[in-house]
Amino acid sequence: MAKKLKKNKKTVCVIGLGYVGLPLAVRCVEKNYRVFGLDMDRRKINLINKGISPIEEKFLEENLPKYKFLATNDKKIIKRADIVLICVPTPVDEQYNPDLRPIIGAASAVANNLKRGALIVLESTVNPGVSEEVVRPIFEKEGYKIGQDVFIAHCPERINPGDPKWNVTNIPRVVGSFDKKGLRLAVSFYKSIVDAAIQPMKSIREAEAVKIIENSFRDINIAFVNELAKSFDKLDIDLKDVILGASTKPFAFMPHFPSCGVGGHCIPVDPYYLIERAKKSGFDHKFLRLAREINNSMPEYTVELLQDALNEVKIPMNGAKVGVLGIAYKANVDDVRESPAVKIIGLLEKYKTNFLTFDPHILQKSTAKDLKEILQKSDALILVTDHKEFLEIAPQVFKKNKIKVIIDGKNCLDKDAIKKLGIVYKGIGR
Ligand code: SAJ
Repeated sequence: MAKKLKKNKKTVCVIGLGYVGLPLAVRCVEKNYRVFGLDMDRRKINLINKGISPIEEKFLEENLPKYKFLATNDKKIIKRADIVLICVPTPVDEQYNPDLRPIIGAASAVANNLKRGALIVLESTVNPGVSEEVVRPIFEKEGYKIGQDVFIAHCPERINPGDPKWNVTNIPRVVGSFDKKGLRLAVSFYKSIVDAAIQPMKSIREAEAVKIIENSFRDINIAFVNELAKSFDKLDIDLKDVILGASTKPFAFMPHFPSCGVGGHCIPVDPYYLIERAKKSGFDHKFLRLAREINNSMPEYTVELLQDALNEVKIPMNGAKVGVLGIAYKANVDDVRESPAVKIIGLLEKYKTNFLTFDPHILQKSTAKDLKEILQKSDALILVTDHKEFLEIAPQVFKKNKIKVIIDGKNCLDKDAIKKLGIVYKGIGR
């Protein structure tokens, strides 16, 4: 019986062992698949093969040591896979044009090492049309018949890094494919690893569109409150209180909060995928572009608030001792991608401030050795990331370190207590 079971054990190959691929691989091991992981990063491969997570993430740190698998950079491993999950990044370049090279590279590697009859699932976020216009031709060029020699599906990733509740085991998913059998295979695979609803979509293009609108929805709602922040700063209204007030409405309102900027590998990137693709079909997403413009303006707005606050305490920007608290794009993660900190630091350099940075989750990029040093050596602070370590700082500690200005980029500090201590406090819309 065991031999038979072993024979029937399906082999999964996960391409791209990052935030998305690594939890998937771990979960497939737990669900009794034979799993191989493929990545280009040797450091990552070595850590994973020792059962150590290369990513600071509770789910991985707890489960990787228990559900180990072989990680390699040898593409020939794909030949063994009945199911291939493509989880490579889909970044944008400086002009915000989608960069599909990682996907093209992964799909080509699969097409050159395909096990006939395999199911290929693209999890990376792409704009509607990429599976048909980019991925499918790569397999047809090798002479494969889609829906016969190979099955292709799209199941957009929904990983929320740092989320203590939602993870690969319990987040509902949507799946689309080019053909009925591909859809059936993909739905049954995801049903075998996810304890939540798996929603089949009518086409692969619909599945691609679901993820793009999920994240564009978030981006435009954040832009809405970021624009309100700029307006309410002039009306002396505390926007955070107003949003919390509006949140008492039990229906038809979903709170988003203003901040020093929108970072991460999803929200600030995904709308550009739709903007650029729609442009090719002759449609201009003015609203999505405007939302991106507003969110991209927040780091500059934050530094303008610093300038105003320093003027109030008669400290010139040039040479001002500024401490940047946080480099990561969101609380309690070690990811810098598209972080507003990068733009804010660039502006502090441009204005020749004398700045230090400190992020307890990214010590290798911090210029202060610890929180004590950055507080001692700064006259002004910009909080960029609401890490728990910063929320725990008692307002008196700022006073004791003779901090004169605090710009709260995440509206997460105790505004009233800080103001009472005679420190100039400016939040984003607060
Ligand atoms: N942000 C705001 N205001 C908000 C919410 C977020 O300024 O009200 C900023 C954050 O500070 C961060 C950026 O936006 O810089 C993105 O934050 P995020 O909470 O959306 O975190 P992400 O980038 O990890 O987004 C993920 C996404 N998940 C996937 O794409 C699979 C997103 O779809 C989720 O909605 C999001 O997590 C989530 O809900 O936390």
